Amino acid sequence: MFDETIAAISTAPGEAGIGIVRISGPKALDILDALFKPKRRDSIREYAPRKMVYGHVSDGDERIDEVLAVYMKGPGTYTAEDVAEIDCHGGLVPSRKILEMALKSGARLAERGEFTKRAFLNGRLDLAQAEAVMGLIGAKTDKSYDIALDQLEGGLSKKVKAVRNELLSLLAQIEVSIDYPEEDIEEITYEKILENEVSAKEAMIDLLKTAGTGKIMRDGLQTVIIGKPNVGKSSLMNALLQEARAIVTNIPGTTRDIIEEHLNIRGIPLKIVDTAGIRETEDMIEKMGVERSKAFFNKADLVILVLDAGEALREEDREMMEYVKARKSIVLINKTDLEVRIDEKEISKIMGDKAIIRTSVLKGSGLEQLEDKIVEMVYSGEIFQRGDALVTSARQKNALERALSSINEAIETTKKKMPYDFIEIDIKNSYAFLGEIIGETVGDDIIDKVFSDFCLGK
Ligand SMILES: Nc1nc2c(ncn2[C@@H]2O[C@H](COP(=O)(O)OP(=O)(O)OP(=O)(O)O)[C@@H](O)[C@H]2O)c(=O)[nH]1
Ligand SMILES: [Mg+2]
Repeated sequence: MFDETIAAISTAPGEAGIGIVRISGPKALDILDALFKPKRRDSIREYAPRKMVYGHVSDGDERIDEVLAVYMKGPGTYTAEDVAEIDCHGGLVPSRKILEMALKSGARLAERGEFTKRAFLNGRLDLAQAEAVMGLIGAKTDKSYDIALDQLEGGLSKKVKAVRNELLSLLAQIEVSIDYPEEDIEEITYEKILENEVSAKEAMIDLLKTAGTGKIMRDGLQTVIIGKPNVGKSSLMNALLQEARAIVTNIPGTTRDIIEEHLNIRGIPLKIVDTAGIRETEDMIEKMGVERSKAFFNKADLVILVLDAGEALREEDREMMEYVKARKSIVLINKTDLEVRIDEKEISKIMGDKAIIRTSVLKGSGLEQLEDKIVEMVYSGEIFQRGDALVTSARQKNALERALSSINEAIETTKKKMPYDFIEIDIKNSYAFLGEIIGETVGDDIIDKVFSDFCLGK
């Protein structure tokens, strides 16, 4: 348990109906009592915990706001500590004034994610569950939300713990064989060890496969629209968003910078990026735009290449197709309302089995097929794998990769029939790396890093 009492505004800044100031720690009740005067009785202490009480926050004689306040006694609270919450009027001023008073009365301003960090350090949540809290807050579609909720409820943790338990019981069996070789217990064999290791390895691989999906559900499928100038990239972006977000003109080189927007295609969150048309250019600003387009191209999960049906293929198009082909991609032949001059056969030949869709963004045709294709790629596992529990953060993925690499080493050592002690070291490492996912074997630096990504007041 912590000595310090922390406080923060837990609602988003801006104008709203209600703002909430949250206080957690040993002095939560004292601080609330100092700020808050109930309407009907003298003190919040005269009410049972968890009772929402109407009254005022006052600074001496000066009334600050009309509020509802509640005191919740730990450990059955979010942080597992004593918690007080004050619901004041929304807007920047009331909550800020109340927070300042709480700080004057002995609280310290909470760091990002510190409430959840305390929940973790007090054992109410494991680290994967704590990360899921941010997933819930940041969820952009219902599906992302469901995944975060499952993780918060321990879906991922359960899977990780199951593999850890397998490793632990294997370690126990090996240990017994080392410690009591002459006893009359069934001795473990290399074959048996190997069997267990391979089973754990497979479980880890299955989990690792979900990492791509987890990332996409959390951050959105990074989708980049590329193509020569004037082919209709910005028009496509606008059509998908159903709003005139990007400027569209018939002048090549209209889009100079990256335009990024979030989009929901049947539950799949997309982070879609419209780029500056890629071409050799002398214009400084446009050149910078083209460079940035290339950078986004490199990190995209999905590339949509737009071609102009009204023009014959040029060398730049062929070059772009070669790049795009190596990626998860869809080719759009746009402007099919015009007289078609492009050689579609050549495109099919270059692109092989990649999807090629004819569109006229101007007339609104082909967009449905584009959405169908994106959904299909996502769910067929072409872009990502479905699983019931998903690895959602880079941190989790990294720990899992190291656990896998250790178990692979254990498998090698076992195959070579090395002494049991050697095998044990690798299995123990794998066990420890898996523990990092749920926060059982992590250092303070990792914990600090996880919570520094949180919002204030959470
Ligand atoms: N005929 C026809 N014109 C289209 C279609 N889609 C877009 N256009 C037109 O093509 C021109 C260029 O469209 P943009 O969306 O600005 O093209 P862009 O690829 O973003 O161009 P840059 O930003 O310059 O790289 C505009 O005049 C659009 O109205 C289409 O399907 N058919
Ligand atoms: Mg544009």
